[in-house]
Amino acid sequence: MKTVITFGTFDVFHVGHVNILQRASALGDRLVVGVSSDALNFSKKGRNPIYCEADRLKIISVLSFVDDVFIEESLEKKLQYIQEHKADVLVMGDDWQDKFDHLKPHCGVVYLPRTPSISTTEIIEVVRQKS
Ligand code: C2G
Repeated sequence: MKTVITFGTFDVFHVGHVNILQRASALGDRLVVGVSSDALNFSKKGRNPIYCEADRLKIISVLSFVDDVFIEESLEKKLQYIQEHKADVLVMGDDWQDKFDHLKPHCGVVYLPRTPSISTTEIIEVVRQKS
């Protein structure tokens, strides 16, 4: 049983999120997703997500290719989460390229290419301009 773990905010859920989760799930038998808490998102991006962590967690949890979800409280706890969930492989989008290479002694680390031309930030901007 090969467990894959990945992390993200997944705010204003879009096809780029679907693509990375689907590709991550194809790399193993079981996919576990850490959904960044509202507080973690605020500390990284200086704003609250549009959807609160409970709703973002719920959206990810109902996807057919996701087996387990939890709230990620801190970027520094990656190793703890990997061990708790017995993950064999960590998958991240390539906007995080090289950032988690220090975890390679503990699990496989794979960076997948981002889906071009779509992001939560751009969606928020377009909606803002239209309103
Ligand atoms: N992603 C993607 N293509 C896009 C947009 C996002 O492949 N067009 C991927 C990102 O690379 C990331 C995942 O989708 O792996 C989630 O993206 P975000 O919600 O932006 O997550 P982020 O804020 O990068 O949080 O511990 C790490 C962080 O919690 C990741």
